[in-house]
Amino acid sequence: MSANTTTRASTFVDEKRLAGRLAAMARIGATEKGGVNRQALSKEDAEAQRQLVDWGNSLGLKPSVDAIGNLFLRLEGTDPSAAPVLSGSHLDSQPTGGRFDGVYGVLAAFEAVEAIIASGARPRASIDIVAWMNEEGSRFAPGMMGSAVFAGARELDTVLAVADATGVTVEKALADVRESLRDVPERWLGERAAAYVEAHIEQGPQLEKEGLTIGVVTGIQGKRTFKVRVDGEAAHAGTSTRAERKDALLAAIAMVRALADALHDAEDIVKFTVGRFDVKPSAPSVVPSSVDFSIDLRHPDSQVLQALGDKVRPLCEAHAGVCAVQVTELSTAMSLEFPASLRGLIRDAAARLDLPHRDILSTAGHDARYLHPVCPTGMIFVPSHLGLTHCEAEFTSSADLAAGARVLAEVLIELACRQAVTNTMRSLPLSSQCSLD
Ligand code: HGY
Ligand code: MN
Ligand code: MN
Repeated sequence: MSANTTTRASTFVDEKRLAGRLAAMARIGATEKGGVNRQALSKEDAEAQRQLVDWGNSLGLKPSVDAIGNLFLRLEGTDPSAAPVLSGSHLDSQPTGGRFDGVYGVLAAFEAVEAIIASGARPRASIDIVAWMNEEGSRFAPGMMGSAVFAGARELDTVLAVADATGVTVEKALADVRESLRDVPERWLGERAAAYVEAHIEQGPQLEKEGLTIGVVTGIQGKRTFKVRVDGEAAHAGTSTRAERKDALLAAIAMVRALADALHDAEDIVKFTVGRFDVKPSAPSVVPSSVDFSIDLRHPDSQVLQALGDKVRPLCEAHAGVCAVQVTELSTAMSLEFPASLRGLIRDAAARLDLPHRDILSTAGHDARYLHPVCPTGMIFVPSHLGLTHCEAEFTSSADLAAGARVLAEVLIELACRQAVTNTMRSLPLSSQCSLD
C-alpha cells in the first residue's frame, strides 16, 4: 500500500461498538440511579477485568498483570525490542461513581487498538492497553496505587500492606482478584514505556459550555491529601459534664471549620474537601471517642499549594483542645505540565479530524500524573454533560466518546510507528515507519 492510500486507523473506530462495551461495563457494579459502584479489587472490579481480558482474547491481544494488579492487553508490534506505547486509565470507581470516569479511557484505548488492527497498519512498537489498579482511592487510600507503584513513586510492599475500613489489605484483595485471572501471566513490574496517552471525560463543564469536542490537556493541578485522627474519650451523654468531656467530634468540627476559613479564597480556585468523616462509636448517647477524617486539597499553583498544605497540621493541632490529634499526609503531588510533543500530536490529530478543540488544564487527578516522569505523556478529554462526575448522573454522548477514541487512534499509531518518542520529538510522516499489510 503506498503512503497516500494509508487508510487512517481513526476511520475504523466504531461508535456503536464502543458504546456497547461501555454499557456492558456499566452493568458491572451498576447502582440504582444509573451509576456504578466498582471499587478497587472488589468482586465487581475483578468481573470488569475478566470482561476486558475476554474481549482482548477475542482480538488476539496478549493479557498480563503486574505485581500491583495493573492489567495490560498487548497488540504486538513488528519490533519486539521497541518500548511499548501505553494507553488506558482505570476500571475502579467511586462508591456512587459514573459510568464513564476511568473505564472510558480503558475502552477508548481498546477501541483505538481494534481500529488500528482493522486498518491493516502494523505498528513498529507494541501498544499496551492498561487498566491501572485503584485510581480512585475510595476503598484503599491513597488513590493511583497501581500507576504510582508501576512508576516507582510508591513502594510495592508499602502499598500491599494498606488496609480498607474492614481491615482487608491490598495484598489479600489482590490475591482474590488474581484468582479470577488465573489464565493471565504475570509481567515485570514497571516495564519500559515509550509514551503514555490517556483518554478521559473532562469532569468539568468547560468543553460542553464552549461547544467543543476535544480537550488537549495541558497538565494536572497539584493535590495534597491527608488523614486526620482525633482521639477523645467516650462518656455518657447524660452524666458526663462538659468540663469533664474529651469530645472528639467537637474538636474535629473546630478543626474543619478553622481549615475551611484559612483555606478560603475569594477567587474560588482552592479546592478543599473533607469527603470522609468517621465518628466512633457513633452511638446517640455516647460522647464520641474518636473521629477520622480525610482532607483533599488542590491548587494549580504549586507554591500556593505548598503554603496552604503546610497550614493543615498546625491548624488541627491548634484546635485539638483536650483531645489528641494525629495528621498524616498521604500524598503530595505538585502541578505538572505535559510535554509539548504529546500535546502537539493530540492537537494535530483533533485538527486533522476536524474536531473543535482547545487546551485545557485538568483539575481532576489521573494516573497520567505518575506516567509523566516515566515517559512522554498526554491526555485527551471529551465533554462531561454539565460537568457532572463522581456521581451517578455522569454523562457523555456516544458521538463525543467515539470522537475521543478517533483522536486516540491517530495519536497511538503515530507514536507506535516512530523510531523514538521524546518530549521534544518532531513529527514524522506516518507511513515512513509503519508496515501495512
Ligand atoms: O480525585 C480525582 O481527581 C480522581 O478523579 N480520582
Ligand atoms: Mn478518573
Ligand atoms: Mn475519579
